Amino acid sequence: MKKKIALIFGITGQDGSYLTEFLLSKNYFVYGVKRRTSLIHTTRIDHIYQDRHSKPNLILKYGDVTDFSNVFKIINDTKPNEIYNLAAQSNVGVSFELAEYTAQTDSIGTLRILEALRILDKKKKIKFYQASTSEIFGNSPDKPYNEKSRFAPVSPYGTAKLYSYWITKNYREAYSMYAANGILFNHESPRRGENFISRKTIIALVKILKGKQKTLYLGNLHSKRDWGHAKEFVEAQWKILQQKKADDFVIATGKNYSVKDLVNLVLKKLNIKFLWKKDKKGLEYAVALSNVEKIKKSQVIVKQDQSYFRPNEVHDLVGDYSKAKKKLGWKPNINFDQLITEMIQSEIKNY
Ligand code: NAP
Ligand code: F7E
Repeated sequence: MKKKIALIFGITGQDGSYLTEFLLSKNYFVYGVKRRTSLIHTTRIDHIYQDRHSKPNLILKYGDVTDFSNVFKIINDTKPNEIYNLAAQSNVGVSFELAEYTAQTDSIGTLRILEALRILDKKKKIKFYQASTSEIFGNSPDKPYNEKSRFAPVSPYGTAKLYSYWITKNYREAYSMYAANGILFNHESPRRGENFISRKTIIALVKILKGKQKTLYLGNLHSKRDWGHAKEFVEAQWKILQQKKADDFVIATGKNYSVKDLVNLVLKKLNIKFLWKKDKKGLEYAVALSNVEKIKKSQVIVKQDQSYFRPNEVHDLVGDYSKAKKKLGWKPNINFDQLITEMIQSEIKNY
């Protein structure tokens, strides 16, 4: 049987790497788009990348979703059955600094792929997946959020992603394209980018335990997130493209925790005894209550730092994945505790 061909924009990212593994296990031929960087950054997929001169089932192409002719040529050359658009400037905090670039990549990047598809795919055969996000709900009141909830993004990232959500739906309705959104809530893994809260906290606290760092500086400790495992969430991305009719789905765990819960859990799992206090400005900090490995009693191990607070914040995100459960047969199996344990074990092993 002829292999199905998938094209992944954003293959070098966290989800790109898990999705590639998953698609290869399903016997797909995968093309991935990587950006030109001054240092090679295919670390997340090196273990599955085969030399194109041996029997290849994974080929990487240079590309960037900010370049229409490149996007057009890649789709034309690879002739995929399925396209996964995971490419994005995906850091919400950074989007306040790089608002225009975030829009170019996270909004117009999607439009470029859809336009290329509209021009090239006359028979409407190619299926398109858009990596949408819970950030499009922002601080909307309709919790827990489902596919019918109102949108109220509060960052350049969330706003850019809302454009992509709508333009995907517009192209589906206007041109009968198979174009679907996965509205994914936060998902982490040992491959998570190092400046997202889960990975940042775990890396720093392991280093602090080993005496290689003194203090972990963080911003808002009271926002809540619905955290799942990336490995399970990419399976939902694939399932979304296996439906008869294109549709949009919320993918979440249905449970949420605060950033402080996350920090407390990591501290507990590393056997660090601690106490939270407040300074005169109201900034919170955690001190060690006893010596453990290289940590000294009374050492400030975690501290809030004004520079990590965002100009605006999404306070409380929790998703309702019942539509995905019913129609895709998808549900999360890895809970928050298991996710964090796996990430800690992996960090200690790396260390
Ligand atoms: P990630 O680790 O930051 O990966 C993003 C990928 O996009 C990387 O491969 C990156 O390449 C690539 N990229 C960035 N700008 C690009 C451009 N201009 N042209 C082509 N490629 C570009 O993100 P992730 O966690 O895997 O998330 C995957 C997608 O899901 C993203 O669109 C993200 O916004 C969305 N999402 C993520 C979550 C989550 O919690 N993880 C939740 C909801 C939605 P480099 O490696 O070169 O930087
Ligand atoms: O922040 C707070 C921060 O950057 C989580 C992306 O994958 O999920 C992710 O976006 C929370 C926020 O993820 C620090 O203010 C405190 O309230 O890990 P994060 P995010 O912003 O929720 C969504 C669904 C996406 O689509 C995005 O692509 O943690 N926080 N102190 C901090 N966050 C960071 N990064 N660093 C801190 O020092």
